[in-house]
Amino acid sequence: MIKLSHLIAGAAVVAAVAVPSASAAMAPSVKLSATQMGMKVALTAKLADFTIDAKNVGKANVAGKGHLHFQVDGGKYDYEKYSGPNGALAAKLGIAGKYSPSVTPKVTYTGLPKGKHTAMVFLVNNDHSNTGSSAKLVFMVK
Ligand SMILES: [Cu+2]
Repeated sequence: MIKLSHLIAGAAVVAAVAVPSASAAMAPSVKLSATQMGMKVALTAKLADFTIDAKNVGKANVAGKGHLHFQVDGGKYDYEKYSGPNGALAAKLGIAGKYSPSVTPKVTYTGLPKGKHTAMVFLVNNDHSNTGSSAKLVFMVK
């Protein structure tokens, strides 16, 4: 009996290690950082297992490819006044005040009020739907 339970426990450990490592290699992920320079705050996304595909925005989805949606304070600052060309693109797409779309890993927000803000970045498919991977960052504007 003792020998049998040892074998089962050993098998369970092998399975638990093998399954998550195999799926983790495929799942895209992202980390977010913020850098303030005077009136500007640059949000930079560090991507893993995800490639920005600027040419295929709006086209058929491809696993591991797409673009980014940045958001500050739930969309409150996702207007051209704050997120510049990305906010202008948001207005063009009819989603101003929701998020700032981007085909680069960096979006600069200008003129955010002093104090605490919450930024999000979402990895999205070509059709703008969420991949399920995102990152959140609380930062202070001084
Ligand atoms: Cu989009």
